[in-house]
Amino acid sequence: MKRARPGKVTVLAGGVGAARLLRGLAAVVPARDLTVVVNTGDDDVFHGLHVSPDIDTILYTLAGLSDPGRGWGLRGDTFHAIDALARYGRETWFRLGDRDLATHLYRTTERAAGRRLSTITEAQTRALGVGVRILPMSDDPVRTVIETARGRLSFQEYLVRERARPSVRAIRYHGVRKARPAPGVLPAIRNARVLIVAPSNPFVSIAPILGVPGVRDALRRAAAPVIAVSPLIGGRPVKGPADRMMRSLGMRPDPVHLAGLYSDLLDGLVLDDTDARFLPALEARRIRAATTNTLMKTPARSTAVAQEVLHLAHAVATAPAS
Ligand code: FO1
Repeated sequence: MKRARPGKVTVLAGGVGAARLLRGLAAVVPARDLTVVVNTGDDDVFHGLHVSPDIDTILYTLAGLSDPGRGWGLRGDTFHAIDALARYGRETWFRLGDRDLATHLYRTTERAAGRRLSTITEAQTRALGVGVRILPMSDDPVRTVIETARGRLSFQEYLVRERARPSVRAIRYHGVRKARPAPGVLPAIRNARVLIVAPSNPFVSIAPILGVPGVRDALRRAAAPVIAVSPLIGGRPVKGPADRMMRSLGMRPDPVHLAGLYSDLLDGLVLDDTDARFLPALEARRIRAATTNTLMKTPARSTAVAQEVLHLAHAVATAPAS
């Protein structure tokens, strides 16, 4: 079936879930029409190297280089260097792969030479043959910090070292109020025909992006429909602690509460078939909703979910005003 070109599509994205949706969007939207605004609140420095995990995950996935099992890092990578560091007594819970190191070495040395993260990311995107535009949300540092029952943890300490076990009391985004959107971010939101919130953790992937001054407002004012894909399937995310975070913060992990987090900007929500019982509650809140199998285990499922999102966006954009 031939589909009309949706025009420019801009996606707000975290890591693995977003990358799986983007793999599908890249199959149905010409690369020149696709822009991704990526969370950098997860960024951190390990062994002196600047790591941008969400940018890496999206870059590697769109380049066809990602490890399908883990979702992060490079397929077939080895971990000799990080294991060798352990012999010097260094902490090695954050596993930097041997080939992955090249990405972080390049980013770190370019930053030391005064280049911005957005410029570096553009060069890396081109070098890996990716045609999609990948924009960090900001060139200024923003760091997500998790206040837990066991004290204050950086995001990677909380997620990877502590395996998201400590209960979450609050989430802070250091630096976000002073951060400026990276060049191209606001125009990509204003000029989009479709705006998509990827199936990413609402608190640690999407909230930092929306927290960059000007971004949330640009989405609210955008002419394009804003469609989110729920990261929850039957109350649980495919990966990560979104459900536990929602509970810790007093919310039920369901699509209605998820939509509530975006209520000022959301027009439509794609949710999993398992959660179809929430459709009436969403429609009652004036959110157009559609269900499909959102578990994007294969490229074909990614494409199907991407098509469902574009279909819903088209339905929202062409619906008579009520
Ligand atoms: N996630 C893990 O669970 N364990 C790791 O050791 C790990 C290493 C890593 C190295 C580079 C990179 O770009 C990502 C990496 N991730 C790792 C993924 C990352 O921690 C998270 O998936 C994201 O921050 C969440 O969006």
